[in-house]
Amino acid sequence: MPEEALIVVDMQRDFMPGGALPVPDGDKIIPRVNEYIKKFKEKGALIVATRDWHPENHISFKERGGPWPKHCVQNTPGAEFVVDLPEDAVIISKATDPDKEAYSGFEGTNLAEILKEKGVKKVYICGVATEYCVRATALDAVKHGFEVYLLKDAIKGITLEGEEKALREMKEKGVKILESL
Ligand code: VGL
Ligand code: ZN
Repeated sequence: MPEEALIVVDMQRDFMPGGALPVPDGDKIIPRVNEYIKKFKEKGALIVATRDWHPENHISFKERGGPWPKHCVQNTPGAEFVVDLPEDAVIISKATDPDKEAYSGFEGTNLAEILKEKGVKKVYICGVATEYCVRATALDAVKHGFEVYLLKDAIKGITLEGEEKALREMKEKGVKILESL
């Protein structure tokens, strides 16, 4: 049973430069995330990848009054992963309900059950965007009783201020920030 899981958050084409909702320099962390995937896989950890997986008419899109341009629509190139995942990675699709936003990989999914069933105690989190889906996923992981580590050299925020604020909040709420691993 793997004690540990790596959760790779939303490393998808639309969140990279040139995509529909780009995180500035989001592509710069791709090599680092790939290294972590390899390293965690080698030590027998569970690899989880969350993906934003919106229906065409999702409530978070501007045309429905939401804050975001259309992004990560199910089965489109923009929703594809940009990192190398092993075949046995657990893929968690989130925000699939047209009328509900869900930033956290735990919200409206069976991620907590899967992790508990597999005996996971510690989760390590990387990916984008720090102040949205990474933040929400890390805080929910704490609420579910996991020991939570953030891999700081493998995350990227939309703004620097947003990222700093999110890091402070995560730290306050029990997330351990690792500069590198
Ligand atoms: C995200 C904005 C909208 C994220 C997803 O993955 O952080 N941000 N949808
Ligand atoms: Zn989204």
